[in-house]
Amino acid sequence: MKPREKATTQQPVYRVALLGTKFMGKAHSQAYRNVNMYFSDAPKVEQAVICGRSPEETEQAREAFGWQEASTDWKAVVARDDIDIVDVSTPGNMHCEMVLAAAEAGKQIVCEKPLANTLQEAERMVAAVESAGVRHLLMHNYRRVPAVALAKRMVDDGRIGKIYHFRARYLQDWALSPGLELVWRFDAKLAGSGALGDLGAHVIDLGRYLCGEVAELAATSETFIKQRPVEAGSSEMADVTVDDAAALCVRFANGAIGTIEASRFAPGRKNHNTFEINGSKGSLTFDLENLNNLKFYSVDDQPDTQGFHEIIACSLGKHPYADNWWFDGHLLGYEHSFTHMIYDWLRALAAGGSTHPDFHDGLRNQRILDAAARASQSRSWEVVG
Ligand code: SOE
Repeated sequence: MKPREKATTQQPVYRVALLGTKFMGKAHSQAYRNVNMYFSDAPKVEQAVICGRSPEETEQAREAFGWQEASTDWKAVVARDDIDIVDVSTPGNMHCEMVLAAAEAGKQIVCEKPLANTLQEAERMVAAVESAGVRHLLMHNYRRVPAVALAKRMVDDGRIGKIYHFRARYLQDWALSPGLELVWRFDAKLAGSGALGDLGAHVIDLGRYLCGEVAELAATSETFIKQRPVEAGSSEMADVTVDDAAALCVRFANGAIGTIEASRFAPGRKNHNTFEINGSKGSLTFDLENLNNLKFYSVDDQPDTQGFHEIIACSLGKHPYADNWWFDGHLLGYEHSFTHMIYDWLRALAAGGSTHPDFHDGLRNQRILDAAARASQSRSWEVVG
């Protein structure tokens, strides 16, 4: 579908409908809100409608996040002719239905990760966007942290050489308390899986982005707290139906090997999304809790000063996305990665193309999640389909 064109300037204007008002709804909103302020070459975007379930909360979100309209009827909004982009920022159990409806209505689609709760849903979603001929973006935002984008550039430029290892962990600690109620993330019907799909999916995406396709894997997972109060303070308990933690041992198609860990039970680890890559020419390490920095070790450095060097990845003219923000070293945050995703996506749309990660990446990711779930049941190596 063609975006609206302003009669005066003939610039495309993309009108967005956002489905979801919570944490991810807010993160995506700020990207739409800021992209034209900081990226002067980005096509124009309008925050048309935000959709949620509760009229009060949706209206509050509309006002706070800068949307023109609020609605509790996402189906009617998705069908509207004045909407170009549908952004699905709901829990995973709604992704498939919403994406199918948006594809049917001919919208360009943004979806929060993981793409779906099951492999079958992911396959249906890819088939739907392909047959509708619409563009699709999957919000694996960490690819667009400048230090991570720099790591990708260095890998592609051959500066790390042949990759031997990808060693990654995504750890949080918010689920530690047994008194924490059964929020949707502990319910397989709503979330699909636990730490594996929530956190592991990000690290798997980074592994694919930086090192290539995963061919086979072994995995284990555990649910440490098996029952939780149905509501805060309640003595009534219900089963946790997802994993609290998962650990994968992976073989990449290019011969590299890796380990991937995801946990919500790592005291002190708040948002510890970290990787190390070792190759024939050097190593790279990144930690989201220090997200502007990338550490680089080169085998070619002079022996007396050789060691890991810390690069502050926000220098103008040198680092991805830096020119659009502040002066050298003025540091960026978590939210900027979403803005960068939307910037690349809008530019790709206006050029008639698309950008990665897209739903095909999401489907490949889902195949790895599926193989990990199978491997942790079978306790044997599984080939990624
Ligand atoms: C919660 O664990 C969460 O918000 C994830 O769902 C996000 O994808 C991650 O980026 C931060 O943590």
